[in-house]
Amino acid sequence: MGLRRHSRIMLAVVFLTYFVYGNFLALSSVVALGANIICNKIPGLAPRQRLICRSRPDAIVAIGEGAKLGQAECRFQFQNFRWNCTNVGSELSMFGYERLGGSKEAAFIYAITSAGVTYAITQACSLGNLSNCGCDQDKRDGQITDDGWRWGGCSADIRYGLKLARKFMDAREIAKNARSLMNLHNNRAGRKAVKVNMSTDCKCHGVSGSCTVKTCWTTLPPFRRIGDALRKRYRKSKFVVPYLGGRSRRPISLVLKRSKRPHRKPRRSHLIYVEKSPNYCDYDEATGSLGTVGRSCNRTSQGPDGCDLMCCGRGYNTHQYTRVWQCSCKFHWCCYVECLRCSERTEQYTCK
Ligand SMILES: *[C@@H]1O[C@H](CO)[C@@H](O)[C@H](O)[C@H]1NC(C)=O
Ligand SMILES: *[C@@H]1O[C@H](CO)[C@@H](O)[C@H](O)[C@H]1NC(C)=O
Ligand SMILES: *[C@@H]1O[C@H](CO)[C@@H](O)[C@H](O)[C@H]1NC(C)=O
Ligand SMILES: CC(=O)N[C@H]1CO[C@H](CO)[C@@H](O)[C@@H]1O
Repeated sequence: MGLRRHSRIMLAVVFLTYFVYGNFLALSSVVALGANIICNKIPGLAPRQRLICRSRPDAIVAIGEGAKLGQAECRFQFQNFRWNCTNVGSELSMFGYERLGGSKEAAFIYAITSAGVTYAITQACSLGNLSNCGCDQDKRDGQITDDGWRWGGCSADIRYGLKLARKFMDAREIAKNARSLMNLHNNRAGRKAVKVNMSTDCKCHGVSGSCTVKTCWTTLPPFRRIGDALRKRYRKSKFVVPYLGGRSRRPISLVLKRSKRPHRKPRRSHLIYVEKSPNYCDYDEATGSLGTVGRSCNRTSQGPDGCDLMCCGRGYNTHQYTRVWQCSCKFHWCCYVECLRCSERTEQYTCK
């Protein structure tokens, strides 16, 4: 008994490490060891998500990968901004961004995480890593399209990715309030961004490069393209207010705040938010703002990474250091490389 208990705890620790730090593991063997234990230990899952996890332990790996993919893209897209996608408590849970309130930033991170999960599930299907899906069966080998080419190879099954990502990500949103309507909308916008950015690759067959037969398959784009697309959407995200309806006067939908026509709904592809953003200058646990004390900034930049904006007018510290690197390397016959040592005095600036 004592030994079994010990190994269970070990397993949980291993899995927590996997989700939090992303260390590589041979997951299939871990999955086989017990979905229950694993699904109970993943931090930050909602009860309905735990149920899905237990019924689909193979998919939870792809889902975790997808959440990480989305969050890494978020950090890339916002690296030069006051809010850089790091939030209070975000290291503790797969969904640590929940404390962000109803801001634009929350809208972005929900959308990009949902896109990441859609993407990773679809990719795992194509790689044959999930038991319930594979290549898109409607685009099977040999089927001739209206344009005269035929499907071939493995077309990514985006519909499966969309379906499972929706089931899993939307399972958190059970509250019938403006925030959960907002999250559901942004989750969908994220999935949609993957769907509309899918591309078709083709290969020609025929004698000496002639294209008598062309086979094509759908593929996922690089995830960066989806990140860029959602960043644009973030900049144009729409402020919405709840539209109360029914006898209970509960929010039944969200409508654009600034619109000539009343009760106008936002487009499905738009990101929406229900609360104004804080300025992210100071630490505030309530809004998930870490503040910018200690952030490095660029003294000459006029952009958001410039010290004036980044440090919110508090000023900055200057650190001088010497940067050393190898330079003017020459290859000598045979066989060694000789380099000079170059150095440069540089300065780094961090917010007070
Ligand atoms: C997915 O499948 C590939 C090829 O079959 C394998 O190399 C890879 O380790 C699998 N990844 C996961 C996360 O199971
Ligand atoms: C993001 O901001 C936080 C807090 O301001 C800081 O601790 C962290 O190092 C920043 N991350 C990057 C990648 O700059
Ligand atoms: C700082 O900003 C300037 C002007 O935008 C840019 O040319 C320079 O490369 C930046 N420096 C660093 C270290 O990012
Ligand atoms: C190339 C391409 O299809 N880009 C699209 C990616 O998704 C966004 C919507 O989120 C579209 O606006 C882009 O046109």
